[in-house]
Amino acid sequence: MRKSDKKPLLDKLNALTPAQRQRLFQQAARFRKTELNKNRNQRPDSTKKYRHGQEDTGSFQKRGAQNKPVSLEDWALKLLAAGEFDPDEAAADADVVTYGGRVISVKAGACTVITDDFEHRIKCLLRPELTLAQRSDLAVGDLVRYSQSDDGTAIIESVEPRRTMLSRPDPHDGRIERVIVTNIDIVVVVCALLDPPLNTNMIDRYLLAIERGGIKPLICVNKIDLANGDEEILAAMNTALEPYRQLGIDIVCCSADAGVGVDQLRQLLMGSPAVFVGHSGVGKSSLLNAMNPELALETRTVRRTTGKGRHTTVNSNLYHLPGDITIIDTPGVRSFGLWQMEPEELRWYFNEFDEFAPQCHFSNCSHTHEPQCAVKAAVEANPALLRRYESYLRMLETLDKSSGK
Ligand SMILES: Nc1nc2c(ncn2[C@@H]2O[C@H](COP(=O)(O)OP(=O)(O)O)[C@@H](O)[C@H]2O)c(=O)[nH]1
Ligand SMILES: [Mg+2]
Ligand SMILES: [Zn+2]
Repeated sequence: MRKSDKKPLLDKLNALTPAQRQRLFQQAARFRKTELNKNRNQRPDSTKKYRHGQEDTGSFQKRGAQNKPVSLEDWALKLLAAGEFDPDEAAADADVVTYGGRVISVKAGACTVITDDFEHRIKCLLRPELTLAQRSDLAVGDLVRYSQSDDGTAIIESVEPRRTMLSRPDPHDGRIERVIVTNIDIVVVVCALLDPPLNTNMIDRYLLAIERGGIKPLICVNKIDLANGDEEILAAMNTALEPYRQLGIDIVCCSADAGVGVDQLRQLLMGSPAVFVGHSGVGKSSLLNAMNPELALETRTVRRTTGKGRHTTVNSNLYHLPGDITIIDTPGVRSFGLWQMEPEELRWYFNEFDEFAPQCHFSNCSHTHEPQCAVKAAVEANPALLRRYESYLRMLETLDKSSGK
C-alpha cells in the first residue's frame, strides 16, 4: 500500500474509539487467518513457510514481496479501505449500546423496565456486580441504562443517581429503610371521604415519610360524591383538612365516579412524575381511569360476605397519560408503619412547630411536659394545629414504647 493511500485510512483508524479499534483489530486478525488459509490451500508449497514462519508472531509474508511482513495494522487498513468494517456495528459488541428506561417492578436479580418512549416493557437481568453493590437495591422509578443481546436477553448496565426517593420502614425492623419508589416529584396521598372513612393519622404518617424523602405532597380526597351534598359531612371534611391547608399542601377533593376534581388533579401532575399512595379501596385505580378512560384498569369490588376488598393491584405499574403525566402505582405504599427514630427527632418533621419552637423556654423542648412551651400555647389557640399536635403525641407514644423509654 502506498503511503499516500495509507494516510486517509490511518486518519480513519485514529478517529475510532479504543473499543472500536479493538474490534477492528479482532476482525483484522480473523480476516488474516482466512486469507492465510486460502493461500495455504492455493499454494501448498508455501504452507510450510507460513506455519513455521511468522504466523505466530502476528504477521505474514506477502506473495512476491519476500520477507516483507504485513502487520495486523495493514490488515486493519485493508478492511477500512474495502469498507468492510462498520464502526457502529462494532460498537454494538465492544462498547455495548445501551438504552434508557425506567424500572417499573423489581424481583430478586431481575426487573421490568419501561422504555423511554413508554412503548415497551422489557424484562431485564441485573449484572452480578450490580446485585452485589449497595445500589442494587433497585427500586421502582429508578432510571437505568440496559443493553440487549441478539437472543433478546436484556441486562441492566447502570443506574442513574436517584433524584428523590420515598421509602418506608421495614415492617419487621423500623430501623431498616425500604426504598419503594424513586425519582418522583410528587407523592399523591389518596384517601376517601367515606368508605373507608378519612383517616388523618394515616395522612400524617405518609407526610412524615414524604418529608423525609424531600418530596412534595399532594392530598387527594376521593369519593366526595358520597357526601351527597350533606353540609355537615363536608364541613367535617374541611375541618379535618385544615391543618394541611395551613401547611400549604395542595389539596384536591374529587370524585372519580362523578368526574369531579379530575381536571384539577391532572393540572397539578403535569410534568411532575408522581406516585399514588393510600390504602386499598380509596379509589386510586378509579382515579387513574377517570384521568384516562383508555387505561380501563380493574377496580376493586367489595365482597359482600366479608366486606373486605380484593386487592386487584398486585404489581407496581407506571402510567403515562397524555399531557406529560407520569403516575406510578405501587402496592408497596398501601400502608406505612412508623419510622423507627429517636423520639427527639420526630418534632422536626412537624413543620408547623418551627414557627413557635424557638420561643419555648427550653431549647430542647419536646413540647410535651415542659413549662413555658410556645408550641403548646399556640396549639391552644389553633384547633387545626391541635389536631396535628395530637397526632404528634400519638406518634411519640409509639416511639417511646418501641425505644423502651
Ligand atoms: N362512590 C364512589 N366510589 C368510588 C369512587 N372511586 C372509586 N370508588 C369505588 O371504590 C372502590 C375501590 O376503588 P379502586 O379504584 O379499586 O381503589 P384502589 O384500591 O385504591 O385502587 C371501587 O368499588 C370503586 O368503584 C368515587 O369517586 N365515588
Ligand atoms: Mg387499585
Ligand atoms: Zn415546646
